[in-house]
Amino acid sequence: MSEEVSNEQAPQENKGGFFSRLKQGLTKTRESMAGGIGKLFKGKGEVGPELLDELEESLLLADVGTRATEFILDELKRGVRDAGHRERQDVMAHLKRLMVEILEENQRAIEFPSGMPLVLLVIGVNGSGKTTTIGKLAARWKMDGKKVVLGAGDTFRAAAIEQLQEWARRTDIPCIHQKSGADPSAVAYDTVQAAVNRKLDAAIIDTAGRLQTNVNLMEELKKVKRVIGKVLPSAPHETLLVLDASIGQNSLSQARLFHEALSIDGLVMTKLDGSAKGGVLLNLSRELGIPVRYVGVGEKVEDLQEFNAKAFVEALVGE
Ligand SMILES: Nc1nc2c(ncn2[C@@H]2O[C@H](COP(=O)(O)OP(=O)(O)OP(=O)(O)O)[C@@H](O)[C@H]2O)c(=O)[nH]1
Ligand SMILES: [Mg+2]
Repeated sequence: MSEEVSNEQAPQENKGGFFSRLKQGLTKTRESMAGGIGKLFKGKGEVGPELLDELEESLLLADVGTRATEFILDELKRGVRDAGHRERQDVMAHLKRLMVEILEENQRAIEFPSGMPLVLLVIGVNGSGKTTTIGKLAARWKMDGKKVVLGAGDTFRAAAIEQLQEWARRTDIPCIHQKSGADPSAVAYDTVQAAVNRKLDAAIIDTAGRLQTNVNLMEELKKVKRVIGKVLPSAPHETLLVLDASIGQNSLSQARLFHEALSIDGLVMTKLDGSAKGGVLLNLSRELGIPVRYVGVGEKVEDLQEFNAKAFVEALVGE
């Protein structure tokens, strides 16, 4: 039996906690959308072509992307024409449903395999938030009663190993490491082996940041994946790409190249709190078909949240 990490929390139930953090984290994106899509639809009256033009502009400004924006506008116009959704609040409700539909299209929860540890390989460009995400995730899983081991696969800098060790100390979980300069595949191998031997629930392996265009470094990651597969043929179960929200539209080409080289299973979007480009998640969902697993809306442990499409849209469009 596999155990699912629930993705089904309803936004309303969490007003005081995670939902308000999410909403706070999405403030910049919300405001960038022409002072808020919510504001655009405030009041009574029918929706005319000017309002739809303004909406289109707002969506593009928030990096929702041309295809997702076009889909949304076409559907809204159809709704106005065929279903008689002319009142502002009806169009607004329709808009939210469409956004949720786009975001939920590929949504699946991470599954813990039975009888073996879940192996998670975390990759992305420099500074995207990999190590921090691993620390937060490990802390969270530990709180959920899971036994986790970390692997310091960023052997590029000594400071990177120390950063992960610090998270491990704080969370009181083991961290497998070697000296800086060691082969990251060797660290990954040891980490998965340790997880298997100690019958743990999960192994999370950090890697050095790299550009998606650097062929040698992408080959290095392929080797890490192969070597992990030698310990556990089905692993890594999850190759997780961490993207920084502030790069907006560029995250699409970044994700495409990582996916082509390494077959990504899930995305994490960090730094939504510092960015006005949160709409890019809609773009990524529409274009890539890779589930968004977590979003980061700040630097605290509780600022890493399981992605929930309804909560996200509510926080993004909000009042
Ligand atoms: N505001 C905010 N900051 C974040 C978030 N996630 C990560 N950071 C910060 O981003 C910076 C880089 O995070 P790291 O986790 O070190 O990034 P990395 O991808 O491991 O970086 P390299 O190992 O150098 O490639 C740190 O200062 C983090 O605290 C987030 O969701 N919100
Ligand atoms: Mg790092």
